[in-house]
Amino acid sequence: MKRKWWHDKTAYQIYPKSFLDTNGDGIGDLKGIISKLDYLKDLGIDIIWLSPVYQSPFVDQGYDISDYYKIAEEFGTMEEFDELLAETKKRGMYVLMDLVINHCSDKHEWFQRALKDPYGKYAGYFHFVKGKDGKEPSNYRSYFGGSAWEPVPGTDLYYLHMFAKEQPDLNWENPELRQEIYKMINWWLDKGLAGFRIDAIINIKKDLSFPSFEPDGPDGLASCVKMVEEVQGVGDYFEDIKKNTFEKYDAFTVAEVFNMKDDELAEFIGDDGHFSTMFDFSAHTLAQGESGWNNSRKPSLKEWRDTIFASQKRMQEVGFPANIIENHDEPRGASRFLPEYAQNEAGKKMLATTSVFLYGIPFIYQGQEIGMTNCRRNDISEYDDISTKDQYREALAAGCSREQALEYCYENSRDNARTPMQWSDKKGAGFTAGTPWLALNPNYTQINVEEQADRPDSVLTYYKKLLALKKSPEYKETFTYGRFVPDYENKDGIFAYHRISGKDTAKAGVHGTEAVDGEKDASQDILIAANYGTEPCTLKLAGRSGRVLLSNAGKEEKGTREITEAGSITLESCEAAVILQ
Ligand code: TEU
Ligand code: CA
Repeated sequence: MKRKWWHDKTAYQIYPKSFLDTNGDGIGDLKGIISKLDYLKDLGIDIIWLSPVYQSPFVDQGYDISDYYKIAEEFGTMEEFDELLAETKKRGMYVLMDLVINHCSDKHEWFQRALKDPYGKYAGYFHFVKGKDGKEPSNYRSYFGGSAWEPVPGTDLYYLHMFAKEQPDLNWENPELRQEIYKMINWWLDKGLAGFRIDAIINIKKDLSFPSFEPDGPDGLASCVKMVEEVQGVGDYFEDIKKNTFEKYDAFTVAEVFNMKDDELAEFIGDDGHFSTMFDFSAHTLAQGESGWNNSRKPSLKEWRDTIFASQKRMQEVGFPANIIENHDEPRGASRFLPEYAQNEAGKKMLATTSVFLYGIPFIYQGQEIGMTNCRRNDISEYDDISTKDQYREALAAGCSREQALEYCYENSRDNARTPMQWSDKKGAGFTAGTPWLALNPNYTQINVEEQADRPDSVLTYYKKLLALKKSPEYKETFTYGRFVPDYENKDGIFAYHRISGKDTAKAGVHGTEAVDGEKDASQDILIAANYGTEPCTLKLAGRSGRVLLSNAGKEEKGTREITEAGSITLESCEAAVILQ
């Protein structure tokens, strides 16, 4: 694999609306982000991904862009954005913007012009398609529910929207549209961005015959995903984008990809792939319902671990994945992946340990570093998210009680991750002096940055230690390029793997195999082990000379967990350790 500048970095996702408000309007802003760059640097962050900050009506919280060249007024000005870039540069940090190019906002000038002239040039930027027998051209259900087709007023045409009706899909078949987008991407890269997180990109290729599919729900519709999965040739678009934009700047790109065809991984993220990397959503997909929240579930620890392991093994043969436990579309990782008894600081540190050292680049989502959690609401009106409202309706339609539907929201809503960042226990959580746009999670009085900043055994302090260890000169090579090798797979509740660098990485030091004398020196073997179970568990290590580099036990600098003289380590429930073998 070709080495890249970003391989050894740690990234952090900012959801600007909920990060920090500096003018009291209840909405996070660019000034707020600038003022926290030192906080992020201190945490160990190198790359910042900003969820969309472009001008937008915010129907889908900025993922509906009405002007790609403007900063949303709510967030600030282009001057402030430039200042943000300059300030990150000063600190040796990098900025990624969100690239939302499957669709734009219905308020975008292109779409407004298309509506005025439904057979003219700008209609060709979208999918304006004649209806069939006075009905929609096909039976697609949009991601946010209901038909993916909306009538174009005054015509027998419909326009396609895979997401909300206020997010019309762009027509990538149109070379003029593509040129407009490339020009825009290059305009931003010229400003000095390091690259982009690329939104919903798998959707850009359509089957222009728009075939209907077998209905998969009581609404008689079929998920528009079906079309995405059936259509061929999306890779040609990706290559075209790359050649005309990213490649010229050596930009870093992380793609949001669901529903990729199995054999396409190398084309996507291999050496010279379409993208630098893509998010590994395997664990998230596992927890999602087949057809919606009313059949989402909590996977068993074993299923969850095995899914991650399988994905790691596959990924490391091909490319370099981006690993997350949560983002702005997912519930909080601590609430979702930790068993009830582990939903505490020890458990959160354990989850952090097992995820940060996985093979790939970690993306930490704002608030994850202090262990923010899902947030319970009493009524659907307390939610803002368009997708949550849809899923709630669906659950009721499927016969769920109001209470049950709200429970699904508590477990799955995207708003769980979107509640404002908890900076302190003061009114407004240090997020705003005004009324927050989305109500705070009431637990900000206990879980907040201020309380954790100087506490030696806080989740925040632990994250700093983890990230510092990950990039420490002695171990960086292993944590970045070391092979991922699972271990103790038959021990109940244990989530353990090695990162092994050096020559004979296939054999060196793994539990149950003899380390080959002499070759051990050339390699480094670091075991990351965690006990997600309820009972203490003793692990016999491969060598006797292990050293604990970090553990979440106790308050001391490196933790208090020790390796016995006989070469074993006992992990209590919710304990994790990083061991140099
Ligand atoms: O998400 C794309 C995506 O596939 C979503 O359907 C995701 O599965 C959904 O959020 C789950 O409810 C991206 C963005 O991350 C998301 O915030 C946007 O709403 C969406 O694209 C449209 O731009
Ligand atoms: Ca503000």
